[in-house]
Formats: sequence, structure tokens, C-alpha cells
Amino acid sequence: MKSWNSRPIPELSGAMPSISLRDTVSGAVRPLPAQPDVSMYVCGITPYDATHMGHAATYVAFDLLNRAWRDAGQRVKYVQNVTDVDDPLLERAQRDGVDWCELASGQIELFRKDMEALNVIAPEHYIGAVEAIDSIVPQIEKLVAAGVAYPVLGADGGPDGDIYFSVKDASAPSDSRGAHDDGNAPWWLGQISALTQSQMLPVFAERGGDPERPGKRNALDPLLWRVAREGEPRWDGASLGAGRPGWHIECTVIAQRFLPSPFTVQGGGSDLVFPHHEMGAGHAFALSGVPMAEHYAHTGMVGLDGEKMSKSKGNLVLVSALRAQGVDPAAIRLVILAHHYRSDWFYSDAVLEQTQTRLESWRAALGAAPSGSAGGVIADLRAALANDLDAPAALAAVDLWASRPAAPQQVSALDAALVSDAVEALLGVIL
Ligand code: 5CA
Ligand code: ZN
Repeated sequence: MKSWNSRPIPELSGAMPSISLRDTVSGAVRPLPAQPDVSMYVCGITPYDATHMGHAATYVAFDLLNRAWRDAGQRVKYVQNVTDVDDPLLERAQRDGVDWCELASGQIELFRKDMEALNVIAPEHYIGAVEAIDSIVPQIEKLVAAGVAYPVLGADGGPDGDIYFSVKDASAPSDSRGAHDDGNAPWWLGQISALTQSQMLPVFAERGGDPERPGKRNALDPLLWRVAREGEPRWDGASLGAGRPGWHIECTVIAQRFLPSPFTVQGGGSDLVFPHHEMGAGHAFALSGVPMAEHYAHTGMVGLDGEKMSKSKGNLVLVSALRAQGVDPAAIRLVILAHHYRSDWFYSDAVLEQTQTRLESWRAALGAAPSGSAGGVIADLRAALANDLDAPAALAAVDLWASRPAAPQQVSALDAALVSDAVEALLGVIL
């Protein structure tokens, strides 16, 4: 699928120190590998009601990592999916009486424009679930052949043959479990989320799972392949029968097809830790015999009026709506960066107004950049980002620099250009 256009990244002299990032699995902030080639998969949108501030915050967070890696001289392979067929999208299309394909393609186009406006570096591979079905089917067949996936009988008068992943059969026995970050650890249910099975059940039901489905070996088994019901979109499933893929296997197969196994960082919002990334890691290990990713990173949830911003609740602030009101996309990006990527926060118009003032002060400071001031602020920006992508600390460094204008005879256009380039290259904010 076509992604979007990325603006060229200004080159800076010097380089980023070693980058550390919090790993959801261990809970520790730990160094990322310094090897020349690194890879990242960030879970993409389900294309209805895109792009709200929560989505934008998640993609801007991983864009900071992408930029930090590039500044460190590392080559980044970045893959993102689009869940362009799934129950929530089909339900929305039905509710609104629109064609689901048209709904998806319109929202994907809006998302591309939003990402471009927010100066998010495009993934190298931007892959829709639908275009990945040919790759997904043989992998599900492989899981069935390996005995970790099985068909269940039809429910609600539907056809027989929906395929589920058996969490019990795929989980390593407890005496063979190592630390996730030793590189060889097998997978077991709970490895990524650290939830107990009783904690998992309500979350599973809330986030697309079907614990009550009769015929499953375990209530927590997730769907791999849904055999088509009357009137539902369907694709050739070879031995699985016509149907469509489940959600977790979509991301697993796309990641495994375009990235090394294991790849460096699996990213997404904290709402994806369980079941999505838990189950994806299980699918990946069952298919490849190695962990899916070396590092799992999750962003906090953005909310509005005291509640998580979500398409199902409808309490959305859309990036496209702000842009249509004439809000500078650099200010939208800066609102996001004012919050640490791991914190949960609430969007408000007041925060946007304060941020517009901040952006103006930075732009004004470029006209009074003290000679020799750029080196220090660039080092501070790098140190902040290398420390678990601490964007608020990076913004504070620029604020401090902006609060100390030069006397007219000491103004340096060179330092202004260097700071402006660094703010763009590292923070993605265009001054
Ligand atoms: N298509 C799946 C991932 S494979 C999905 O979760 N789509 S989504 O449209 O619901 O979300 C897209 C991305 O934005 C995901 O990484 C999700 O974790 C993140 N996200 C969703 N809502 C919020 C929010 N309120 N705050 C921060 N991030 C969010
Ligand atoms: Zn995903």
C-alpha cells in the first residue's frame, strides 16, 4: 500500500549517545542494540475515524525513536500495517450505510495527509491486512499442522471451521521459560503482559476477544481465521476455506515477512499490550522458533474530558479537524511532545494555546540566537531523547535556549540554522 511522503531530515554534526528505551516486558529502561541495522514494527490504524490525537501521539513517539536511531547513524527498517478489514470497521460501515472499502480508503488517505503534516517519517513498508492475506493463509495452515491451532464448530448457525490459536498448546512449559530478553526465551501466555489468566479474561473480552465462544480449548484462545458468513467479505483461504484473518496473526505475518526475526522494537499504544502483542508474540514464536521482537515499547493513552480517546466512545479530537481550523501542524506535534510518551494525558484547547505561544517563542528566538549556543542545546536534545525518549526534557532545553536571546551584536545566523535543523531532525518540529 502507498505510504506517504517524508520530508528530508536535516543532517547534524556529531551523533546521538547510546539510546535506552523502556521495555514493557521487563519494566526496565534498557539500552537498545547499537548495531548498524535496526528494525521496528508499529501497529497501524483500523481505518475509521482516523486520525485522533491518541493515534498521532503514538506515531509521533515512535517517530522520535526513528529519528534518534538515524541520528546515531543506524539504518532503520520500519514497517506499519493498516487493519483494513476487521469487525469494528465492518460494523461502522454497516451502521453508517457505507461501503466498508470506501470508508477504509477515505480514512487511510486522511491518515496519510495527517502523518505528512505532522512530519512523521513514513514506514518503508506500509501493508494492509487485505494485501497480506495470501501470506497469512499458509502461516495459519502451518500453525494448524504444528498442533497449536485448531478448527471449532460453527456458532450462531455459521459455517464450521473458524480456526483458533491454542494458547495452552503454544505456551512453553514453566520449567523451560527464561528471561524474555535473553534472545532465546520461548513464549508463554503472560510473557509480554505479565497478567494472570483471570486478569486477562475481562481485557480479552473488551479488546476483540471472544471468551464465551463455545468449542474453544481455552477461553483466551484468539481467532486466527474466520470462515465467511453470509454477506461478509471473504478471501480464498486454501485448506482453511473462504474467510478472513484474525487481528493478531495479521501483524505477526506482516512483521515476519518484512523484518528480521526477532526484530528490534515492537511498538504501539498500551491498549495493545494484551491481547494483541501477547498473542502476536505467541504466533511469531510458534512460527519461527525465536521471539518476535527484542524489545516491546508502549505509549500512554491520550484522553479527552476524563476518558480515553477512542473511536468507539466518539470523544475524538481529529488531527484533520485541527488542521482544517488552521492550526499549525508543528503546534499539534509540539502538544504531543510536551507529554512523555509513556504518560497518559488529556488533550485540551488550553494546552494547544500554551503550545502555540511556545512555538512562537522558539521561532522568535531564532532571530536572536547567541553565537556559539547551538552545540549545547543540540547535546541536551540528544541526551534527553537517548534517555527513554524524554521529549519534555528536550523541549525544556529549547525553552531555556530561547529564554536567553543574544545582544544584537552577538546574534548568529549560523547558530539559529543549527538549532532549527536540530529541532527538525530530532524532534520533527519545523520552525
Ligand atoms: N489496527 C490496530 C493495531 S494492529 C489498532 O489498534 N488500530 S487503532 O486505530 O485502534 O489504533 C492505532 C494505534 O493508535 C495503535 O497503536 C493504538 O495503540 C494507538 N492508540 C489508539 N488509541 C489511542 C489513544 N487514545 N492514545 C494513544 N494511542 C492510541
Ligand atoms: Zn497490530
